[in-house]
Amino acid sequence: MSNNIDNLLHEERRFPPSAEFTAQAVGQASLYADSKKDRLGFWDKQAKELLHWHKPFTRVLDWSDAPLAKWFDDGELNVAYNCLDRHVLEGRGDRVAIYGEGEPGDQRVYTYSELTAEVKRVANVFLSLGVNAGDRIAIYMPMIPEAVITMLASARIGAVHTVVFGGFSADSLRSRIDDAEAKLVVTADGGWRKGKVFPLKPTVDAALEANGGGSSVTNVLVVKRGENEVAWTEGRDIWWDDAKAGVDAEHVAQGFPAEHPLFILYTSGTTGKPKGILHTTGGYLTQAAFTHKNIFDLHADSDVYWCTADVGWITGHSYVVYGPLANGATQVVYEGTPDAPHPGRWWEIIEKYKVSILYTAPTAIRSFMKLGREIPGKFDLSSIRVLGSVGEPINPEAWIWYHDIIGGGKAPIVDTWWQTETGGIMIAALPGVTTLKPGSAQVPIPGVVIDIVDEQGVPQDKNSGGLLVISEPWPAMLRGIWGDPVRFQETYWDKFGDKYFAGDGARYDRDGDIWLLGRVDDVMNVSGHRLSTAEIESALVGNNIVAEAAVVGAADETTGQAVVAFVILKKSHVNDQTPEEASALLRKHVSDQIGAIARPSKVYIVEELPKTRSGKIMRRLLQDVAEGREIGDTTTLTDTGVLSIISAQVH
Ligand code: 6R9
Repeated sequence: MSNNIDNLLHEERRFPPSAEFTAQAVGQASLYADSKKDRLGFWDKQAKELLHWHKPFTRVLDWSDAPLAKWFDDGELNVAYNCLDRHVLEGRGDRVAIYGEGEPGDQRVYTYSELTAEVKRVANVFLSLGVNAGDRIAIYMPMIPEAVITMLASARIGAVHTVVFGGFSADSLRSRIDDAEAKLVVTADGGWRKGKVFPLKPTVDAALEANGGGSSVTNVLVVKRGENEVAWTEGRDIWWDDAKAGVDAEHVAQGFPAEHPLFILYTSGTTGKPKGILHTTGGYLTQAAFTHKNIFDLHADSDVYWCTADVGWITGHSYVVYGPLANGATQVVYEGTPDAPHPGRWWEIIEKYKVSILYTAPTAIRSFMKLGREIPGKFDLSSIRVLGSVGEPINPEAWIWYHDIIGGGKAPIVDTWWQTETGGIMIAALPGVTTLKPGSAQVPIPGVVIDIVDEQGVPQDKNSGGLLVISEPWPAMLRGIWGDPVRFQETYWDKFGDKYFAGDGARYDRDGDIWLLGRVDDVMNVSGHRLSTAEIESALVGNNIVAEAAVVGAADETTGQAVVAFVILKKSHVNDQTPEEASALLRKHVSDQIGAIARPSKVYIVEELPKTRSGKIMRRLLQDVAEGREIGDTTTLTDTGVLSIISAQVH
């Protein structure tokens, strides 16, 4: 990516908003002026306008215990009430909340009234199982309406959910259950993916049987979806429908303090163990709602919104569940993959529901580009009026394709930079205000203060680059790493003191717009998902035949980066199989250990790894090899010959 930055900064195409768009836009330029005049006053106003408070707050921000922020902390609210009941009470009960589209084509529609009724029942189910405010619920589900219902029911009773992406392995699920000490797991028998049912409940069983069986989990609640055979542990496992039938339909939502925890979401860091990012309620919901409304120009009474993210990722939390529902939006929730049963599936869904706002990732756009414009060309996409992008930088070529082919040459694209840790969008255009530049995320949102600094923390100016930092606390910021305050301090705050270190490189162009340049640490970005080199290396080394492993993210046309591993086999196992067999076995091993998203695209069996004199593996050089580039500075290596040997093996 950084090699292309000079080209990128010469990107001259500009897309100013049309007069018609600006005239009807929700977010106007005054938002910037208001937030600059009085930043905290601005967030105070947003929190009051966008949310219902059971008990109004009088304090906006308490930063006295930095870096642990408290926002609106003497106020009380109920997140589920904000996403459900109030819409019904204010006369929006008949509006569709969710068009649930199953991969096989089955459809389930929930109005706000119906969704509220479902969530009330499930909240009562949780209470009947002894799950109370503050207890943790692990969620391991397909992208079906019940996943959203489960998250809201958890929020409603003040429990804390931790959603684990359905593609993660039993081991990954177990380590998250253990770390969060979850009392309950909510899952499904299976879900639909690529035309087949993939099992989920069996993975939950395997996770709970691991480590001798004992765990914090007392019950497993199972939605029937895949109709696949599942084993049953009497006393522990309960069918969702049976449980719902046995409880009261009414549940009155109580207010919880604004700093009450809402969820923990695990994300990859620079070391092997995933970090449990903790988010709370008042500030988080304020920023999720504010950004969803203004960045996507939401007109809740007429738009149909679709975010293609899975609830296993932060985008699914903030922009499938909390932002859209707090704003009373109508949205599509789609279970399956883009290509099942045919490669035009997404465009068919847009035509079917007249989707007007689409939020997706560059990796998806690039894979559609490869298939050609004829496929979307067969569908009526004229309902689209705003497009969003998230997860990694969107290259100008993909931007233009998205704009022309999906957006009919007129829909603005908002490229949104943010992280699991930031909770909500931090850098993005306002579609009615900003003149768009393909490839640049452009400007901090109103009320957020971002800088690009050098290694010493000195803020940079136009035409220069460095590290991205967030200079002032923001409402949706993480409230720590679950159970690990030291790691929280070290990862984000030790580098620059009072400024949050995001781990991304960035640059200002001559107008002062921000261009993201990718991670500066050992975190890869594969199809917009964060993976840690250390985590995959430790999975590889965990295999009996492996002596040493090094993992790098190599540039990939479609997925942004691809996982490439270099592995030294144990002498005692070198002759057990051919290198091809070892490579195939290890790719599968990583997939079994972590999940299919972490499966290396290539595993090279090598005899040595390039190391510095102090014994550190030089991943930068391996990346050069993997990307077929000329090898960079090797002067700190113990043995420079090793690289030519590796190169010869690879090419
Ligand atoms: C929301 C999400 C965060 C990392 C982040 C950065 C990359 C996300 C981006 C982007 C350039 C964008 N990233 N959005 N880079 N432009 N619009 O993706 O959260 O999974 O925690 O990943 O993704 O590197 O640091 P998360």
